[in-house]
Amino acid sequence: MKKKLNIGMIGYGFMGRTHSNAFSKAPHFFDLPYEPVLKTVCARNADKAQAFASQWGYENIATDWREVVESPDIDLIDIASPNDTHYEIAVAAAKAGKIVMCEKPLGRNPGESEAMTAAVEAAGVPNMVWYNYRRTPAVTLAKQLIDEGRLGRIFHYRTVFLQDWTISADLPQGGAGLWRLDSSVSGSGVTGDLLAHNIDTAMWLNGQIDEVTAMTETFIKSRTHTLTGEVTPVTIDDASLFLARFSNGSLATFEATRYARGHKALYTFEINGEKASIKWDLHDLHRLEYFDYADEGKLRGWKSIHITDGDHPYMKNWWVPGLQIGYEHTFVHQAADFINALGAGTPASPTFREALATDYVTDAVLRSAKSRQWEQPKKV
Ligand code: SOE
Repeated sequence: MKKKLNIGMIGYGFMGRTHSNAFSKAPHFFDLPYEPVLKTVCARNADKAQAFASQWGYENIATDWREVVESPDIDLIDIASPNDTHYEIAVAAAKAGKIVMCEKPLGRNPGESEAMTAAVEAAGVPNMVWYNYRRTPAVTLAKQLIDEGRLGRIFHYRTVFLQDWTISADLPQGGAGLWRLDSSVSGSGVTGDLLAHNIDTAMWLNGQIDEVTAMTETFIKSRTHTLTGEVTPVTIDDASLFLARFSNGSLATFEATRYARGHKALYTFEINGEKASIKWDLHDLHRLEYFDYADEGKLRGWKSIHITDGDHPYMKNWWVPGLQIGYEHTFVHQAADFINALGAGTPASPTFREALATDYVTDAVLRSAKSRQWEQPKKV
């Protein structure tokens, strides 16, 4: 019998579902040192918590996160609630000696993220932030190719995250489902919500970002607030674009928007090195495009590698070669890697400290958009 790892899930929205699904599936596909148990789900509304518990198989419900954090039955607190709750819950969970996992971004601003990082480190508790896209097998393979030196010196990093769901001026802001449009809850707009993903992946693949120059725009200036019914100014960034210089000397462009008509979640990156280039696209997430200059001249060209073989990252744990997996599996991989790291007593990346580095970059982007100057992200 494996030792149980009792999970207290705070939140039941989109991320509550992806995380619960990850903990449910991980032990079926990966040989883990602990058995994750969906112990308690917490939501302010008891009926909603009960419905979620029945759907996903949680043993208990709670309506106050403090009760879950203080419960001796709980080993791990997973924060899947809106961004304005991350800080308080993470700090209390760390103080209570719980293992802490948190949905991205870590805090709404660097102050919250620093306090959260300090809290888990002072308590010495294992911690991780759900930057799931790293664990797409194609993205993990890109990391391996770069670390093996196959791209050589890196010159360029080019990345976008494009959506179109906020174009209508009739869309309200705030409240369940729309809190991402209310900066008092989210912290920022697309910079913290979308570019944070691009930045996390980019720094994992290509190292530290030293300086940025950015511009942001809020296209719809006021919207009705769902909670008050009042028309109030929109204070999030609807679009955010920046140039960056990495410590390794490479140059980068980053763009995120919710106003790219026709795009739902077009997350792409392309990396150009001296010897080879790679490209990845979330809409075709099981493929990695690879160009290798070492190929024989007359056959040289972009290859589209179908990342479904047993020697591709994570794939031997799934079906048979040729059969692909998708979005939900990135979370399953993250849960499995985290539980394996718990067993080994090693940190699992990205830790709170690594996610703090991402928040320092998003902060520099927002500062630069205001100052219209190049800004340096604070160093962790
Ligand atoms: C926003 O629409 C969102 O759901 C982000 O919050 C997620 O982090 C991203 O993965 C997809 O888009």
